[in-house]
Amino acid sequence: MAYEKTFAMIKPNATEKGVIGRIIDKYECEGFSFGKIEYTWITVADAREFYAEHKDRPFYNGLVEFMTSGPVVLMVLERENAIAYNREVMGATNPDDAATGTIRELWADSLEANSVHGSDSSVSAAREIEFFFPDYAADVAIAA
Ligand code: 3AN
Repeated sequence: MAYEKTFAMIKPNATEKGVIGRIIDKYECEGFSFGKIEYTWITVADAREFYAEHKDRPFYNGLVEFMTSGPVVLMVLERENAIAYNREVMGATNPDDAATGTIRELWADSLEANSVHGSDSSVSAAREIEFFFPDYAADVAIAA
């Protein structure tokens, strides 16, 4: 298995309820290290572009509003098989379907406010790391 980098984000519902530390602890316990980590607010323009693939979906405007409603934590996570493994650690998009002990099962509030984002493929990981950390992406080879 390849050593990979993936992009992850702790969403506003999770920062608001004070579980940043517990989510970061979970990533560390699961063997991830942090290439980058930044506590910030994302702009409406960035949220719209980041989720552009969903722009024709009925939930798009609400998703942009939610993602800009509070602070987030942007991260580059690294380990063997990071992209697929992080999808397991996060759990299913809909928290009702998320396996026991996953981040979304533990801390999601709804399908929209589902606590964390994680890249779903090597193409997405490269795009999303470049989107939020362009200097970092230019300095490292992003393992596909
Ligand atoms: P994932 O984040 O698991 O890759 P995507 O890419 O299908 O899931 O959806 C992106 C984000 O859009 C989700 N994390 C969730 O917050 C939101 N979302 C997806 N489907 C819905 C929906 N039907 N209603 C509201 N929000 C949704």
